[in-house]
Amino acid sequence: QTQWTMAMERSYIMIKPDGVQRGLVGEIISRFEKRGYKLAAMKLKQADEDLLKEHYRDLASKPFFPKLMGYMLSGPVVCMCWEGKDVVAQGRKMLGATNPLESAPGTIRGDFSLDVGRNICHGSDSVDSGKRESELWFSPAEIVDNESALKDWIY
Ligand code: RTP
Repeated sequence: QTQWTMAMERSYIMIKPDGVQRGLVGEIISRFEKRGYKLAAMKLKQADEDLLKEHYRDLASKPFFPKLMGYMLSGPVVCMCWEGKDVVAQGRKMLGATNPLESAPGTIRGDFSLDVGRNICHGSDSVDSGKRESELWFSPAEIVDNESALKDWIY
């Protein structure tokens, strides 16, 4: 496996409505940029119910699901696809634990959130879901392949 193949890993990172409303978009993008990840796609979008049901299909039976849907529909989200080495696992670390009592200071949730129902951001939990979610939220034409941007400077 070449360095470049490893670097092609993708994670779908989404700034949830509270993160957008609180003006944390720049802060979150900045953390991924500075870490060395490459933005492959980004847009502001008002999600609809069908899209969110597909995105959260594994959570449909959870008691908090209706509350989660209301929260995610409450305003626009920023959809992003980030690329780079170990971006799925590293992205989850940068976001911090879902439960705010467990999200360490220094992480996005650990620095900016107090409540699991307003936890600012989403990050794919596996390489497979990184691909699935990127393809769910973006059309192929919206994802930019720009290999040279990563190759020379970070690795
Ligand atoms: P995410 O998908 O947003 O990155 O979160 P996650 O995998 O860490 O957590 P998951 O269990 O998949 O839950 C998805 C989102 O649902 C909301 N949630 N609310 N008890 C509650 O009220 C509750 N539990 C989870 C959170 O917004 C969580 O990020």
